[in-house]
Amino acid sequence: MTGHPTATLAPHGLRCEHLAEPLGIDEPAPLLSWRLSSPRRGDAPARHRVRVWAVPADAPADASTGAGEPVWDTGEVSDAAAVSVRYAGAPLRPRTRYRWEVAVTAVDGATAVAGSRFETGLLGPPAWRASWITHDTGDLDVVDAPEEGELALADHGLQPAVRLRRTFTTSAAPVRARLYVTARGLYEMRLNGRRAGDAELAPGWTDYRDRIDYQVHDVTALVGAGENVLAATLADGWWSGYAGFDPRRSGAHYGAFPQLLAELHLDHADGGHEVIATDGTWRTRRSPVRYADLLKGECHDLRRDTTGWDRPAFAAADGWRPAQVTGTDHGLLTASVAPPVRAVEELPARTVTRLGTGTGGDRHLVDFGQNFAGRVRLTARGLTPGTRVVIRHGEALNDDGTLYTDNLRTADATDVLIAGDGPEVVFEPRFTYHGFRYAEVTGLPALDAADITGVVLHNDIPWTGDFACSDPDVERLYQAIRWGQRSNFVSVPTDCPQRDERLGWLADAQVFLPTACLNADVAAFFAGWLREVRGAQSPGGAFTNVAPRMTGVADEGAPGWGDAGVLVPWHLYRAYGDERFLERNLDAMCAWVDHVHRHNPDLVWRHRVGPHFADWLAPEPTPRELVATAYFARSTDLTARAAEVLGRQDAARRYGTLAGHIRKTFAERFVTPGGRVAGDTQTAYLLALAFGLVPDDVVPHAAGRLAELVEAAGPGITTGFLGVGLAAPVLDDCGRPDLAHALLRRTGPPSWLYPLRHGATTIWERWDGYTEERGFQAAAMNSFNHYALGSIGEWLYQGVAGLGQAPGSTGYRELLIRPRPGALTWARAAYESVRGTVRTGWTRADGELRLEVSVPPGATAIVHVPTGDPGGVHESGVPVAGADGVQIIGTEPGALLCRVASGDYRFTAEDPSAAVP
Ligand code: RAM
Repeated sequence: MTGHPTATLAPHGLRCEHLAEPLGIDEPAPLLSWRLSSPRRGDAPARHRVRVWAVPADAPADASTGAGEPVWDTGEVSDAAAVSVRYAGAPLRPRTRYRWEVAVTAVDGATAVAGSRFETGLLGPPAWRASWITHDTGDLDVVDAPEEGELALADHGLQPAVRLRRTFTTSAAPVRARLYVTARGLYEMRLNGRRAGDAELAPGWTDYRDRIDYQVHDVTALVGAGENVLAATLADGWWSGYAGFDPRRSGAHYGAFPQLLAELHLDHADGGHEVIATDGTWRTRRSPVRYADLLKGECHDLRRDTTGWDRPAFAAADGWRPAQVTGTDHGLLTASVAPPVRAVEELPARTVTRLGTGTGGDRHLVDFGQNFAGRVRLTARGLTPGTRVVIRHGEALNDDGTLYTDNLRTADATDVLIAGDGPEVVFEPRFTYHGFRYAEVTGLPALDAADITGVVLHNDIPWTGDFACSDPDVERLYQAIRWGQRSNFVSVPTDCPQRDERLGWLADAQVFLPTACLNADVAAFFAGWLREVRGAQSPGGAFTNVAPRMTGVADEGAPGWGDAGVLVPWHLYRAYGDERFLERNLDAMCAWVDHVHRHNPDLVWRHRVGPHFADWLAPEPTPRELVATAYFARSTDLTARAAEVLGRQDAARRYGTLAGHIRKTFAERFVTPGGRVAGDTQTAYLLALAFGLVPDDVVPHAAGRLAELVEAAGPGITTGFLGVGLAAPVLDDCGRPDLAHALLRRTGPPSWLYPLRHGATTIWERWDGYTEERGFQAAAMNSFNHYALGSIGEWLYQGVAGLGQAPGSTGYRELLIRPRPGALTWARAAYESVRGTVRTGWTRADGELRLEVSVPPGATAIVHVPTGDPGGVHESGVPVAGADGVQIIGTEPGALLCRVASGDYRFTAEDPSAAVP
């Protein structure tokens, strides 16, 4: 229920807590936000009014009016900047649907209204009554004697997934039914034989010792009058399966066997309310899933399946036993704040190649044409009971066309189907995922491409950005960057989806974040992950290297890794304009800076550097103390700014002063009077320039030296993870967008396009993951799906297309439109910001450059119109000096600078390249 663009200023894209019509809001003061559109130039909001009503349970799902008095009415608020409010009405009640409306009045007095809704969750532990239940583990110890295809797996001591069920009777179909559910492990819930909700890998990964997320599913349509069955399958997941590179399984991190906690709430038309909760009356039995593990894979033995187990009129006798109650602890339960992982897309098989016959039968190799995270769905017919079909997954092929899996390390990534007696079986694992492009299927005499599909899994983040340009290689790079994000936003931001790692590495997330925030609305996703980052912080203030924290990974955050605890909230605040990213994190940010400062009183960060990864995977080393101290300065500066935003003046002063001292120390220690930076590497200059650590008077020298180094390398890039995202933006800011383009479009190694020319469809972990001379890098660490080096994505939007935010702006209130055409002939980008849609697009032909810009209502933009002749610039056909809504503010070499109000603009100018003789 969102408003549609009309002839006037109108709100649309309403969100609660950055989510569209969420269920299960536990935040007592949720953020209600809207976006604006208007066809009129210069349009802007003058004031808004938000009203919220509680909606009775029996109101139709799409009820468009609230009942009675609003629970909150802001009244008319004159605020031309606002696109959100924090709820501050009567306390929200649990399990209640709220409808809300925003009325926005434009500067000309016209008002437009849009409405949306949200529903609260259980609002805290006291409301829960369910018990944690599990299968009596006596018959689960390990899977039965290994059979063909599972030989390696049986050694791992994996255990079967279990089924749980209970029946209940209700006299009438409810007007509303909600399932509140979580697990220690992974759950799939079913009601009367149908799936409840569409969340995958739920409840997701948190540090279960500190917090367990629950989800809310609308199951109204699944409950009927009479007998009903609520059922679940439970598997190990992160809770009791393999996770990270820890060789231990059960109990190593969290627990030994999975448990379920669920409440089904039924609201009836007569006002009656029933609750069906997990307790000792449930019955359980081991499931046909012989094992399911995120890293090892999943095995279904359909000979053990019992149809109808999740429906009424089933006698849960044979092998079904009472569930064991393991506790009633509700203290750690919190509502999920992120959009769940879902099966978001299906990829058809591009090719199926018969590899021949080997152990286990005939082998086929399937190519989905895209590296991704997910699983396959396979349809098989006419299998004799007991036939085993084994599916292995991999990202690449050996020279002989067989599947390459060495780089998966101990992640077997192998799924097994054991046929039962049905004529046709559809096999799709439920509790595992793999990072792969290819699947090798053994055990089927023939395999038709139509019978196997790739199912893409990731958090269902709304895609907000789009980019295209005249170089197909760069477009492919952009798509590979997006696929890197898709493959690694799986419950937490992971480094990679394929090998035995898949951890929430902090630096990877921090360097990729600016790109991630343009590609998609990741506000809610990162709000969830930041709880893990904060939760993992040591009592002494050290952020970790991975979150959720994991045994086996050195705890104390390395420079650039731990600093993500500061950089991530700051960037989210800037991108989404939501101050709560700072409020919730400021204390943790201060504690981190204090921790580094306490151990490094002389302000050169050399002690307590954790496992110091330096400029990870860089072809050339940058001095470690320089890297660390640059990050120390950056974190301190951002902490000061965050305190300033929140009005914490004392902290702002304290950290501001400290940041100044660190800057000075950095300059003394690492920058020569002539502007040389220690180490003389690209990353040394990039960090020093990006973080403002080079004294003003020598910035041009340092910038010049950076350009020399880039030129001397090819032009080419020699940074690792910490320098990579800064290279193009810093070169651009230094007046060398030509070099940024040279890096972007370079095709030899190391470069972004080299992998794409060698089959990559996602970003590689290493510049040299594969080279023509040497082949694959050492298998011990060679992921073909890591997003970190994809952080150039930000500059595709900001530099190539010119779609960016001005330095002091938050929430895209002030745009900086500064396209850098380079040698391309056109580029365009669109971004659905929290304020509304921003667009840029330029083309050049016959000596003319055309630039189109859309600025959302209430925003302004500084536009750099690329031109060799500032006097000849037109907008919508009239000389720019007289154009409506456009103000000329200056020139710079190769561009005319204008300030524009909201609206759509069409500039034409003499192409700057035409001016070059
Ligand atoms: C690797 C991870 C990650 C990186 C750390 C330091 O194993 O893949 O990308 O941040 O090491």
